[in-house]
Amino acid sequence: MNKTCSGKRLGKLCRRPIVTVSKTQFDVLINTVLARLKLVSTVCLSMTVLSLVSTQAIAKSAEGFVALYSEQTIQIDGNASEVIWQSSQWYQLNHDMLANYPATDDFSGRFKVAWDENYLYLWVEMSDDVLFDQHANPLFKYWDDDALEVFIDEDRSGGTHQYDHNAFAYHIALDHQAIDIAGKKDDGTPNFVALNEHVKSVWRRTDVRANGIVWEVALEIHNDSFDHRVTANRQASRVALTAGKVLGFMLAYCDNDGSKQREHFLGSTYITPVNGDQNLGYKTADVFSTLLLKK
Ligand SMILES: [Ca+2]
Ligand SMILES: [Ca+2]
Ligand SMILES: [Ca+2]
Ligand SMILES: [Ca+2]
Repeated sequence: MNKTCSGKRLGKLCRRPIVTVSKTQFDVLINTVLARLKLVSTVCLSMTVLSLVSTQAIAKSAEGFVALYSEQTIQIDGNASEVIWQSSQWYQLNHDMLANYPATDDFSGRFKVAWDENYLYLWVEMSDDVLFDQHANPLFKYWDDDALEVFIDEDRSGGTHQYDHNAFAYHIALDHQAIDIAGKKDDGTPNFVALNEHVKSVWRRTDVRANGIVWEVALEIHNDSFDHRVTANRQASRVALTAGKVLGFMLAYCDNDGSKQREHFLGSTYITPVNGDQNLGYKTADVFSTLLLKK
């Protein structure tokens, strides 16, 4: 095709006339090009950052819980009268760890979580048709009585905790005693201990749902240096809570309505079975969810 050549033709080639510009014109031209490149790179970078933030937000909401800060002192009285309980979101207790999913009015539950510098707080609303405490001894087979079980890994280290305080599994009984395992006795059997001073708890029956019960809890957070045998300063291992802190956390309910062993065990967190076993939370903090303290 014979294109028009405005310059000098060299065979098939067309050499366009050389345009000369002043230094000022050259600087304006370069600055314009650089400004456009900067705009394009800024837009690309912004899109990449937005994409990353959005991916992280989705990942966080899928794997973890969020506790909102309470400016107001929370009274542990079984009443959700505090402002924070109105603004916090519900989470479900719907993951079955014993492969025996109950009817809704036999057991079902949901909860909210909040915090201040001194405590982690729980507001739990459940259905349980029969409240059952078969063993008067608080340290004997407490997991086969009705109990609210709070799992806490203060530094989110993960790892085993069955016989130490790398993490805690507080079984809060109907009489409000909070039991966990603290090492082994000389004969090798688990040393069950009451850590009642870590927990304030009040529950009461309610008609807001079938067989309703609401439970309000304040929990001291202790790190892995806690030793139940030390009596001098029981608060030495206590951790003041701060915004942005992330803990390992799960919540569950042991439901028994009159059987020898507990009938249902539903929790906040899906646990991948190991040899068919999903009841792993009392042994390892690796299966806990995360809990972000947000202000
Ligand atoms: Ca209250
Ligand atoms: Ca029940
Ligand atoms: Ca830990
Ligand atoms: Ca029960």
